Amino acid sequence: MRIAARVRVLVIGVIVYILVYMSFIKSEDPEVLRRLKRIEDQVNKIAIEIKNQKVREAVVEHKITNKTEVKKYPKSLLFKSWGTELTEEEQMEAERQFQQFGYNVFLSNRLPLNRTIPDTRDIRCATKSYPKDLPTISVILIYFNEALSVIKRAIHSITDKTPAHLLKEIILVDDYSSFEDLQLALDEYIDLFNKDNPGLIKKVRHKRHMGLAKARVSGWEEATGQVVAILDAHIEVHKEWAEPLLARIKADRTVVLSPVFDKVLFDTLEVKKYNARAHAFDWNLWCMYESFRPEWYKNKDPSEPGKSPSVMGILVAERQFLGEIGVLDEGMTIYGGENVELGIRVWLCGGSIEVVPCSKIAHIERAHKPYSPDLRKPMIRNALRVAEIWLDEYKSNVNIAWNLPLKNHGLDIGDVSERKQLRNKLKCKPFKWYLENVYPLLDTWKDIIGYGALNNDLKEKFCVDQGPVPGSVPILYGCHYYKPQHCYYNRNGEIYIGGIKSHTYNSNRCLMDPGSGKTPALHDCKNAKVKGLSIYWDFSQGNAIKNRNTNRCLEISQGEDSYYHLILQTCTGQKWTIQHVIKDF
Ligand SMILES: *[C@@H]1O[C@H](CO)[C@@H](O)[C@H](O)[C@H]1NC(C)=O
Ligand SMILES: *[C@@H]1O[C@H](CO)[C@@H](O)[C@H](O)[C@H]1NC(C)=O
Ligand SMILES: [Mn+2]
Repeated sequence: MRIAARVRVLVIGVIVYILVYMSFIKSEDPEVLRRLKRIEDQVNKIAIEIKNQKVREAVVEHKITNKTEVKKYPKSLLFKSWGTELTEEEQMEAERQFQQFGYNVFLSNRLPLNRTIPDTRDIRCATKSYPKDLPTISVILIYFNEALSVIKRAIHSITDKTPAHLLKEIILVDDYSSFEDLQLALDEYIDLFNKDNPGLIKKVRHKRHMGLAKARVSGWEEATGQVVAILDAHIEVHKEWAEPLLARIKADRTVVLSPVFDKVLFDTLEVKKYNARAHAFDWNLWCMYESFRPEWYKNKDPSEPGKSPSVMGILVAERQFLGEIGVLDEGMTIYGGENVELGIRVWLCGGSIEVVPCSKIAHIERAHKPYSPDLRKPMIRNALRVAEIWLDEYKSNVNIAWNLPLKNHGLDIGDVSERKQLRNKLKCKPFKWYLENVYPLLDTWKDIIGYGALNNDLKEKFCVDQGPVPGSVPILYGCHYYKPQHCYYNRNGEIYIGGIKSHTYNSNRCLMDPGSGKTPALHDCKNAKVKGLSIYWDFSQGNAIKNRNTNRCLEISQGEDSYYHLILQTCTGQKWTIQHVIKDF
């Protein structure tokens, strides 16, 4: 309406302007010229105002009909499927908190602390009954700069869903958080809680940042319950989470247990059901999910506990038994490896590990971890430490997995003498026993004799590389020494290119001579073996790589494009070197 009126004024103004201009066109009268100028200015002003008004109304219209138009962070993972109804200021706050924590704190702060989460247990779980006189439990929540509302929600869910006579205490372990609200505001909240339940919630605060392993140990030291549950603080427990764990430990004090984690999405905080899987690891000692043993599947009851090679991090154990076997290795820094160390130690030193499907915990999976910008470094260090203490003749597999030299890798793994003494004192079994009896799915890699980058003497700055993915044509490429250029030579004469798999159920990619043409190929090793393809090569350090079947050599040659290419041809005596040698060959 307003625009229409202004347009009318503008049109009239223009007509007046023209008429006045025409009648005084020849006039030199300054008064006339001034008037003309005034009219002209007014017309311009109205024109500009009309334009601005149009822009303003367009913006308002967009805000009403399509809010995604004002998405401030179109690339942020937080706003991918959440937050369309937020104002710009709210989006800024939510994004800032998301960057800080790795999950949706803005939403967490607005959800009820006692929110209901779906019961994701197997239906059989609801019909199980447990002994009345179960051991008591101390729940330890460890954190570093966690969101206050997330910690409060964890406390709420634990006190709501654990029978009061079984819950000995909740111990918060603060690994030297810097956020202010985790001090006074949290303490006030704890006091409030403890008014009705004296001593129920305790808090331990580190005087410096000491890492996950030490935080878990600090909680264990403070605990007084018969059983300890060492959890992250970004969790909510499900209905009847504690009873199946306590019943299992009552029956056997040497089992170390893990509940099953459901995934809480970092953006919407919705709970996604996860089924029970075993917890395990690869030779990098990264943890991963794994299938249970065949017996568990034959039993056809997914509510029953299953044996597991390791734990992911969350663990429940008889407090004294955990102490007897050495709690956790406090020589571990920052993050990673400590859970694998525990898994191996429990099995080798007289206990076992089980995943308990009827005990469920919803766990927020962060979009990014706040501990350290590069988790690889502490992870490598911790993995080498585990290898040195526990892996016996298999310890070089950790070096192979991380593409480190066997000796003089230059990384300080700390003092391991105390942990080695513990291993002796407890008379723990050799790692070979673990491989044969607990985790036979882990490939022993016993045939590998050389690993790392593969160079031709003619072009030392270039490395054999797996080439474009997807694809099966290896290439020559500037050396960067990452996984696409990790090569392995084994006793059988196979050459894997582009990484090596840790598990026997996986297959590597073998260098193959297709028999015709000049281009080498990569082929699934297991399949190639069945088909009788040409995947076996004679090679010794500093010498030719020659196919046993076709007698052609892997060589390089300059193409018409002046680049060097990887080719197969009649041997001309080119020499190859692999980065690391395990056994002279
Ligand atoms: C809003 O705008 C975006 C991008 O212009 C478009 O993809 C989307 O379909 C629109 N949504 C609605 C509800 O109009
Ligand atoms: C959560 O707490 C509020 C306030 O104490 C109560 O009114 C509500 O019923 C509770 N909700 C659930 C699901 O327990
Ligand atoms: Mn976690």
